[in-house]
Amino acid sequence: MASDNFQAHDYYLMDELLSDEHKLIRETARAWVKKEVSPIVEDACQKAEFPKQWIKGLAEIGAFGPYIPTEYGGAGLDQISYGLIMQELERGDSGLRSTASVQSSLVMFPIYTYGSEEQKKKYLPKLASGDMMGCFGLTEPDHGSNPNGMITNFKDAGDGKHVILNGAKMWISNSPFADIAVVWAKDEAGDIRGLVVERGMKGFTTPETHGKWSLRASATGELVFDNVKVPRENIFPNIKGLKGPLGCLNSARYGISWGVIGAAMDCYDSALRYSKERIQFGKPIGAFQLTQKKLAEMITEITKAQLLTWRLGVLKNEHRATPAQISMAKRNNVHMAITIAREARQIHGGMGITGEYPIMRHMMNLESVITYEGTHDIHLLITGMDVTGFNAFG
Ligand code: TGC
Ligand code: FAD
Repeated sequence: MASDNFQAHDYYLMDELLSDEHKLIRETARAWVKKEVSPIVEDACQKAEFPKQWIKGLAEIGAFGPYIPTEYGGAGLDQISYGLIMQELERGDSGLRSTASVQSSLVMFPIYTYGSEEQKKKYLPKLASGDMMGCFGLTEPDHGSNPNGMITNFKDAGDGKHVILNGAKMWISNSPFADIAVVWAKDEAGDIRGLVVERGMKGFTTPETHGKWSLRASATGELVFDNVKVPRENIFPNIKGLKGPLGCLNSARYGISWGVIGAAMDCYDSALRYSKERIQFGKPIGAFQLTQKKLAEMITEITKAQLLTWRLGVLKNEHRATPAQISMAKRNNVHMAITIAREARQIHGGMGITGEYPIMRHMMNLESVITYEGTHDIHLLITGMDVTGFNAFG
């Protein structure tokens, strides 16, 4: 990207709903993205590489476990702070936000919520500081939207101290470099349990997935378990059943609903500036009604998403946000962002397909975001079930 001239847009004066601490946290994340991410993100995507130097910076701005208590190394912040950090990171790139989402909501959250005191002390401070990176294994080659059908399983090793884990997970963000994996697998009774698998355990491999046209600055891979001997003390003692991994998804989906507003704002901001600078037929293209329709609809949808997400953040701070409310926000906001990215691409004309502007990169990234953490249609069915009481899944 040539230069990062991003200016945030706040049409309904939403800043008045934020505390000074919220604004400081957001400005810190925004400044870090401008300085450390924007100058290299285009190159990283072209090369399909996750820049590892971002890890320390993410830890320093509090992006790993923002809402995890300080006694475990987290930042002890509220849910709106978490959302604002995700927004700023995804303004930079969805792959960057993915790395922070996974570390915070899918690795630190389950260890904090379901783990033993020993597990919390062993892993959380290192995950918060970025000295240890984690990934989350739920999806399998044959079980994506329906994780309850998973076949990855463990059985007693016969020594009373270990279990033997077999199976495979697919599409796992951060797996190629993660030090630990939070893995969901069935026990001998067929119940879903969570356990921490560490890199280096014999029979555990993490092959990288190549050839992605989306989320190229995020490393994606598999988790393969071939008779991996895992200590029983690595099993989460305080959770059993699908509600364990789904509980983590509530937190990650909430973060995504904020994050994609960042990507949408970046596309809108770039399109607005371009529409004032680009002259055709003797006028800036922003003077044509059809361009104004696109821009007016974009800022309207961004503003609606900001309001939806802010309210969801208040409910989440009060522990009143329901999974179905989170599904509505994830679905609405990702669709809003991808639609804006496509319209912004049109406004940029041919330039919109180049790396000179962030548009095409956001657009491609959002094709993953609209699928992971529950597809667009799965979230629609969650809302449908919530309002009718009828389950249309199976
Ligand atoms: P169902 O029978 O409805 O529920 C089973 C149990 O779970 C409870 N539950 C929840 N608990 C907490 N949070 C939620 N959101 C929950 N939803 C349901 C439910 O009450 C029940 O509890 P209990 O006590 O009765 O046992 O389950 P189902 O098998 O019918 O499936 C429901 C469905 C389809 C909604 C669910 O499986 C689903 O959400 N599927 C989508 C899968 C998904 O989102 N995968 C994401 C993988 S991780 C990922 O994509 C990371 S990307 C990271 C990045 O890079 O940013
Ligand atoms: P499928 O479930 O096969 O769905 C295919 C299509 O069928 C979709 O359109 C879906 O909406 C539709 N469909 C399915 N069931 C129904 C139904 N009942 N009614 C109507 N339509 C239906 N997973 C992890 O565990 N950890 C990760 O870190 C992770 N990171 C990811 C990173 C990337 C880049 C990607 C692309 C995925 C990642 N995932 C991860 C996996 C992701 O969560 C799954 O891809 C997603 O849940 C969908 O599963 P699937 O791809 O198997 O699609």
